[in-house]
Amino acid sequence: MTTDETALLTARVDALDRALALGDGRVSSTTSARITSTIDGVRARLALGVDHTVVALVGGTGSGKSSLFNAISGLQFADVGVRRPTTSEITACVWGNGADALLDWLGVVPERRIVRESLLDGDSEASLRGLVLLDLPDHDSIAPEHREVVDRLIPQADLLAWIVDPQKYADDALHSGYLRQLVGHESSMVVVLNQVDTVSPDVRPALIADLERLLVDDGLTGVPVTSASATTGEGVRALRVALSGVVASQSLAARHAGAELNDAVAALETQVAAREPAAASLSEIVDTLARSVGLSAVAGSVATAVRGGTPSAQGFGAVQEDAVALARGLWLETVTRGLPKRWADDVGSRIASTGELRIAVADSIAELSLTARRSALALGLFVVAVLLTGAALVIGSVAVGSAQGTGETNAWTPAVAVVALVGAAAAFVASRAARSAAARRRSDRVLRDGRAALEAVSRARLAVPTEQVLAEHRTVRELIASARG
Ligand SMILES: Nc1nc2c(ncn2[C@@H]2O[C@H](COP(=O)(O)OP(=O)(O)OP(=O)(O)O)[C@@H](O)[C@H]2O)c(=O)[nH]1
Ligand SMILES: [Mg+2]
Repeated sequence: MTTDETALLTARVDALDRALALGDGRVSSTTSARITSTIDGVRARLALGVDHTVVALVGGTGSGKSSLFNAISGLQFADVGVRRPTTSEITACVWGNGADALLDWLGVVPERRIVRESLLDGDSEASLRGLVLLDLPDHDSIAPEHREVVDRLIPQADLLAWIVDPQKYADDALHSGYLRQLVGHESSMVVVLNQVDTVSPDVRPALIADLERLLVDDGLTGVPVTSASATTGEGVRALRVALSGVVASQSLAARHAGAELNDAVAALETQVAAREPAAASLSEIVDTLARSVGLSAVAGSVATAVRGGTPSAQGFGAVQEDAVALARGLWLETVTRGLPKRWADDVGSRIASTGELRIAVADSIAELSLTARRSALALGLFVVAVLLTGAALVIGSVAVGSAQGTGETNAWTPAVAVVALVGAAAAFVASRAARSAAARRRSDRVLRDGRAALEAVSRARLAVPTEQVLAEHRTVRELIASARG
């Protein structure tokens, strides 16, 4: 693993960690536990450095893991037996020194560790320096603790060498229990068909082909399949060469850590939506809340009062809870569309409840000014109309009186009276128009102020808490994208 690879993996694991922390409460506890374990595992592996490559021999009981462990190491350290299962504890052979911390992390007890190179003469083992070979118990064991050891070790090993034999290579316990779960980890796996000495050479190619087909059926592509015999030593040399290549490339730990992170990222992705729901408009909510307080009726009453009439009701009555619940439900449905349930529930718990919203609505409209002051202009015009009417009557009666007394009429007098009368009518019409305009202005004002107050309540009690959850969702989604690498 190069410094760049380590830095990239560290950045990915940090992003995943932050995404998980921020998504807290909105990620299922099983997924969260699984991801935490991956984060811890990858961090621990990175901290242990890449001087060693951990290769685990995994497989069913009696497939020959311990025998191959001994054949590869050239030692007789692992227990090989006829009694099944034989291996109950992890056994490790290390080529080179300084793997103690790694072996502690892997849970290999000191008595089950052996250092290969120090026992050897010459440089014949130098190409494997850095290899930590593990012999594991059987995954299909009658002893449940064996399976536990295997399940713990699988994510920890840099390379899994699945050891199968001609009798049991198609076992369902292997394929559906393990291999199918490892899709995406192909670069950290090899499959070895051991005990090939037990089948005649002419059927071996067909067996290998069948095994390869099964792997493809499992969804695994490009997994190398080799054959070997721990008994005759056939294929063991090739296995050692392959392992020395793995050790030399040093990138296996990175690839494996990367694949582990990919799994965790995919698991976390199931806990968020692909995108946040489209922004919801408040105007429909304000409409519904306006109905809940009878805003237009109140505005109408104010207008009636300004016109000088007697309104049927004055001021706001009780806020209708049903309409408030409707507005809240409408909002929640729109802003959580497409969100996973936990996120949607979180929005529901952070916005105001129906009761809280009803109180906030009532408080906000209580502060509205509903004064119905009459129009001064209309009043002035009305006074003018009355005065002109009076003047017209006086002038008219004077004209009639003088005509009866003298028999003469001043040609101007009736004309002046008519003009005054027309003026009075005009002033009266203008007064009515001014009153209507004032009533309309006042009612519009009440509607506008009322809607603004309801919008402010909706914003503070619905929109802001929603935006907070959606912003967290967006950040979690973005962190997941960075963790994807
Ligand atoms: N003919 C033949 N027998 C083998 C080969 N490899 C292992 N055996 C035998 O198969 C039996 C099981 O071998 P082990 O190495 O103990 O198998 P294991 O996979 O470690 O078994 P567990 O520890 O129980 O999981 C032993 O009797 C071995 O001698 C092989 O390549 N050919
Ligand atoms: Mg064994």
